[in-house]
Amino acid sequence: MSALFQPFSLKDATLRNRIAIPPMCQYMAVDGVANDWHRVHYPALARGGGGLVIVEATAVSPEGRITPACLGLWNDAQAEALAPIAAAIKAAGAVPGIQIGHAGRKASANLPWQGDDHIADGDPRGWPTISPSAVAFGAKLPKVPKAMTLDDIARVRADFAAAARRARNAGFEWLELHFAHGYLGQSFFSVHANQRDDAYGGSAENRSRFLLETLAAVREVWPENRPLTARFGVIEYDGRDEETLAEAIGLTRNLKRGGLDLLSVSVGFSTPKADIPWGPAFLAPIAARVREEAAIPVASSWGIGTPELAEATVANGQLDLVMVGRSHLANPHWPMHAAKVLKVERPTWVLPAPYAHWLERYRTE
Ligand code: FNR
Ligand code: 531
Repeated sequence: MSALFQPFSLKDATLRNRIAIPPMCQYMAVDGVANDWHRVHYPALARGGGGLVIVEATAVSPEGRITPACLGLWNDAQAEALAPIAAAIKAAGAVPGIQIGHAGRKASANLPWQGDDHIADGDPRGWPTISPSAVAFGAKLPKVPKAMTLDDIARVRADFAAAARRARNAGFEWLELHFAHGYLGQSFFSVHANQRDDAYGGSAENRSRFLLETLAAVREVWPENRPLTARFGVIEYDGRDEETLAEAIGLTRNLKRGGLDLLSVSVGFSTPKADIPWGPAFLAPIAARVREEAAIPVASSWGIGTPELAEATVANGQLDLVMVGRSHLANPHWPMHAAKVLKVERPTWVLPAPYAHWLERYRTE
């Protein structure tokens, strides 16, 4: 019996299996509005059989975008363009999710295939960036951001709540706050980015404040019966990992107390000096520690690209959900491939009814 192809319920969401397609920026939007690219891309992923499809990092404000081509949820036109995508994901049998975030000091960047670096000052495509402190990320992202005032913090917190409300009204049933990968949420928690000396900086408690307050603001508008989750970097691979992990597990416990239903465990990416041990499922043991010590369901990704490895991370109790990213760019039907490799007897846990009827009865190969 496959562990990967067991359903998973969280609040009122029931996933047909443990495979999630994580958010993956497409960098194809104009003024933050979804278009034909997104209308094809996301339903195609959902038809492949995954349990959950999470729409890419969607900015809560214009300056919160990573690049000028990122999606946004700062106005109603953007929400209206996303509604049919949520509906199409659901029609294909997957739970429609979306990630909302603010890129902080990594914002105002060129597309990955156009340099993946900060847009040059003076270039009208770019904009000034903000962060907890006036400290640049470095490497290809050298712009020094403006240190946020308390008014900036209140405004961004309200932007997250407004974007969550728009996501709710657009029909999304799973929300992920982007608190990872060196963006604004991660930056408040990170000693590499946050050198404030007020209530938002210094101790782990103070560096957690923005994340906990933003979760609380979103919790007020996001329906109690729909999963409210976050993606968060619990480790930086910067030489102080045990300390970071202990602080991160403490924060996760507090996020859970604040209404978080699941944590998508990732890497902080707060410093270009990280020494990341890339490799198949390298983060799964770390995710298992968070799952155990914070007693919260976890999802994780990073190099989980084969059915056997995905099955193992769930069967051995490390992960509740496996996020399979790049493999889905190569094969949107990856779950069907995994079901075949793992000899799953009931493809209805992976196939929509119109496909299951014929593929269950009339084996084509
Ligand atoms: C990503 N990733 C990512 N993560 C996130 O939290 N929000 C996002 O919008 C994106 N965007 C994105 C774009 C592209 C092109 C890639 C390749 C990745 C990270 C992604 O969700 C996933 O965690 C990683 O790709 C690792 O998983 P895989 O790809 O090894 O299965
Ligand atoms: C991080 C990443 C690093 C190395 C390989 C794959 C992915 N992602 C983070 C993404 C943007 C693209 C790079 C976001 O979280 C928005």
